[in-house]
Amino acid sequence: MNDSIVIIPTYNEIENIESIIRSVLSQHKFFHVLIIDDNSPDHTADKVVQLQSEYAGRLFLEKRAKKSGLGTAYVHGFRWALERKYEYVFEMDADFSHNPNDLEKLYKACHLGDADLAIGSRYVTGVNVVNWPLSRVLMSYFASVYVKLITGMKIHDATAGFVCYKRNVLEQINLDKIKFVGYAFQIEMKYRTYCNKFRIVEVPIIFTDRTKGQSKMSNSIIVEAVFGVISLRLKKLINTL
Ligand SMILES: Nc1nc2c(ncn2[C@@H]2O[C@H](COP(=O)(O)OP(=O)(O)OP(=O)(O)O)[C@@H](O)[C@H]2O)c(=O)[nH]1
Ligand SMILES: [Mg+2]
Repeated sequence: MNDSIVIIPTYNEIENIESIIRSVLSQHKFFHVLIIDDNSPDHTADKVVQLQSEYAGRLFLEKRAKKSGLGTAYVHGFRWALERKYEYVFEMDADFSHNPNDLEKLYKACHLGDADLAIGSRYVTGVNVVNWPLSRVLMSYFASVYVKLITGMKIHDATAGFVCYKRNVLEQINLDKIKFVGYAFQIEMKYRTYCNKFRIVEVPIIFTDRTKGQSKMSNSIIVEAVFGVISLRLKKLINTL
């Protein structure tokens, strides 16, 4: 039985979808892939369906009716994975910012090492970000400093979206409570893992800006993160997290 599923949320990733799927499924370590597509107008999902005959039993697709944000896409994927027997559940973007060759490093940190959550981290060894404008690097870096300050979590890359969870970490989180959409979702998942006293390990990776397709970053995602972190901390303080 394969123990690992890589969840990839997609919205208009037609330029990346085939190559990202092929790249993950040709890794030395055997992975399954679950695409969560929000009815992308560019027909990303149709491409996935085409590839499913080639990768029968390894490539799965969940379609949602409309764009509903990355956070709820992952929650949908986590539930799907927990209904099956996967032991390791990965999050990864479709845009090659996360290098599929690094998946195995995350897997090893959990499977051979003692990590319950392995984070592909940009900021353990300096700043490992390629081709982002300085403003974006600074925002992302200081977002992590801000999260550390407010929550007390000793994590260098709190907004990272390239991670591997052990099954029991996800089982212990009440997924019904997860409501954030963007970066705040990534922070919330890490904070809940941390509050549940699981072991979090950061694995250094190099993050590269997307070269194909459009970013879905928006100001509302930033605002959600800024206030979201404070609300998480307050909820923890009054025991309602
Ligand atoms: N299903 C689903 N996927 C989404 C949604 N928003 C973003 N994604 C996917 O989530 C991943 C990350 O989104 P990106 O647009 O790359 O966001 P980002 O990485 O924060 O920003 P950039 O790197 O600047 O593009 C990609 O695979 C997107 O296609 C959404 O609302 N629904
Ligand atoms: Mg991206």
